Amino acid sequence: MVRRAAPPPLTRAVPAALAALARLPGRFTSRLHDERVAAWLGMALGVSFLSAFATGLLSHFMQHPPGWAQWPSRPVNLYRVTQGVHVIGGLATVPLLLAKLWTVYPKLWQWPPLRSARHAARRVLVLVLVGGALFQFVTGVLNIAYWYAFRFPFTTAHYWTAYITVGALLIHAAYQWPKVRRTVMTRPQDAVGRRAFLLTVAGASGVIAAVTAGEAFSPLARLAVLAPRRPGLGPQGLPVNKSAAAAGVTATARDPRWRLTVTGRVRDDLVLTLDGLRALPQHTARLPIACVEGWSADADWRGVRLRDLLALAGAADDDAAVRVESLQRGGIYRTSRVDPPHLRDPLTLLALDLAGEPLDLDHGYPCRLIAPNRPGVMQTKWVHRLVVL
Ligand SMILES: Nc1nc2c(c(=O)[nH]1)N[C@H]1C(S)=C(S)[C@@H](COP(=O)(O)O)O[C@H]1N2
Ligand SMILES: [Mo]
Repeated sequence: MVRRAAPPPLTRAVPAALAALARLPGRFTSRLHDERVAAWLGMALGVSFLSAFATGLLSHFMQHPPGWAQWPSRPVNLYRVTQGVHVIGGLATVPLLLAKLWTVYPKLWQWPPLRSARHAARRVLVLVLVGGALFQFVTGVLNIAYWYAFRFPFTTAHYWTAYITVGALLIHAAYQWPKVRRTVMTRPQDAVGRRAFLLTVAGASGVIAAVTAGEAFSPLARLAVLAPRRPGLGPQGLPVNKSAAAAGVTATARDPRWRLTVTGRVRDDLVLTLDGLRALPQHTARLPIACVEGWSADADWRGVRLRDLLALAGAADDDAAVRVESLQRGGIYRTSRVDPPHLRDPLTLLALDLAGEPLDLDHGYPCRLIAPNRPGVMQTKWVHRLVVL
């Protein structure tokens, strides 16, 4: 009869493993796992998280206006700047976050793991903060890389996790502030290594900013090797977010039976052919496409003012809003809403031309919306219907 050695009973194995873990902190010998490095990185992260939060909320509420507030249509480039700060600033924060986690991770092995209820609460808070921050960065980077590896709607998850993360951040910062203040106010005993480490981290952030900023700031476009979209690259010199093929509109957009209909709260429905649209007064506007994913590019548009079309259809009143509908059948970006400030703006066009020629199919042929200070997702392409609300 073969007898196997009995496994060590759990009563012995568990304490032995815990004791081994408890010895681990002795291995963290680098001087950089220290309070001073953690304090400086923490302050930089605090500023950067709050800036991402503010610009993120702005972008969210531009796309989902709360009802009691309407976004101004000027300055023309406002959204372009805030969203550039959000995405490019977010990318530049990655080295800070990694450095901070590396600096403080020995605390994971703190012994005993829980000293009191307060201590437990604090550790849970840090867990929420770290988990939330990693979630925002990982999904954010995957999203701008068009790699939808996750199964949940990115914008909803990104929006709600932002509140949780910033909530945890504020409590954490309030709790750590006295210590941070003490640490940065006292003169360091020896600065060797620490300064070099912090400069290296700052340098890494700077390099990331430099090789992505060109996606929004065209003088740096050639440097933007990390950016998924670059100004100047694409049909008519403009990047394309979703192509006509991907939107399933190649046939309907080229169909000679295409008509533009203006309907809803109007005197009479207005139905126009493409030639009819071209026969109306044409206006030009130099306006950017400013994608929520951070890239943006200026372009020269030409077409009919949205407000002229409404006037022609006899829209009921001055405070009307308009739903712009695309030929695209599905997807959340097939329609967008234009509120009065943008509707009244003379720069808001139903564009027919881009860079002096008819719109490329991928840029929204036969016509697309283009308005100032507005997220790219709301610049609806392949328009066929305007509904006055
Ligand atoms: N119908 C429709 N319009 C759309 C989209 C879309 O998916 N469907 N994408 C939007 C997004 S996310 C952006 S950034 C701009 C990009 O315009 P462009 O491809 O002409 O540069 O178009 C917008 N218009
Ligand atoms: Mo976009």
